[in-house]
Amino acid sequence: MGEVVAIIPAFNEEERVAATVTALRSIPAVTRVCVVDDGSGDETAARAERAGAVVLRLPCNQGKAAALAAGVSQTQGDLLLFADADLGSSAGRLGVLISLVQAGQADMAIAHFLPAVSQRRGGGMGWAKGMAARAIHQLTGWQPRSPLSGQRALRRTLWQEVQPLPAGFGVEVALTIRALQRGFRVVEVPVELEHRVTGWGWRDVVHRGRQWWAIWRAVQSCRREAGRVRPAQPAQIGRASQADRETLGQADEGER
Ligand SMILES: Nc1nc2c(ncn2[C@@H]2O[C@H](COP(=O)(O)OP(=O)(O)OP(=O)(O)O)[C@@H](O)[C@H]2O)c(=O)[nH]1
Ligand SMILES: [Mg+2]
Repeated sequence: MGEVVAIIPAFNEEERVAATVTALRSIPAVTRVCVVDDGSGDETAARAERAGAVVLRLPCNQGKAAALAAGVSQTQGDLLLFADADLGSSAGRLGVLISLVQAGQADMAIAHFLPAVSQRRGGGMGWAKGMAARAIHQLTGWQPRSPLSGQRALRRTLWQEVQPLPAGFGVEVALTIRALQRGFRVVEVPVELEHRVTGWGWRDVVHRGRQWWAIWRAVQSCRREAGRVRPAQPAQIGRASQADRETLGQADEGER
């Protein structure tokens, strides 16, 4: 089997990044763990390195999408595992995603985030999640349960075919929509995970606002793209097919 590289976008994650790296390194299929430190002002990079990750340091904060893109472009391997930096030891449960893609059962396997028992309370109001789920369903017909999950195994070819992706926290929703629109097989698998639960302090509210805004922008860009490729209205189809019939007929003749 080829190389499987785990890519972790991280911003000020000194508390949890080492445990996440250690857990990912313990997954037998994972051959390399790359942490992309997105201009953190804390010990994230040093602690990730000490835990055995290859660390890519971005000179300033560029957002989650840019960090993932940098990680993908600076590593090799046909199979990518994206994982958030704050999963801690629960990141060790993500091997199932890799197995599904390696077995050819999916081109992208997403962890449906089952909160561990200790984390069943807390978190936000689900507005961003609801918006993302509705957009994915409307644009692809697929109903996700964890539309914003950052935990996914995917083929590098899939990643390349869905570019360019919107910036920041909108990256996952656009990745799912574009992958499905391009005919890739996407599955969700329940995985019990833990992460740092965002509270309701002012920093948390700002963080949520940034996430919501990025996701909204990503959804709008996917809607615009879908609008550009949406089939013409029935009346237009009628006119177009009438006008094009002879040309198409000639092309058919020519092909035969
Ligand atoms: N590259 C990059 N990554 C970030 C940034 N902010 C957060 N991240 C990382 O993105 C991942 C997810 O961020 P979280 O803050 O845990 O967000 P979340 O779990 O999706 O959402 P919440 O439940 O609201 O906390 C973590 O690995 C973070 O370190 C950023 O500005 N740039
Ligand atoms: Mg988190």
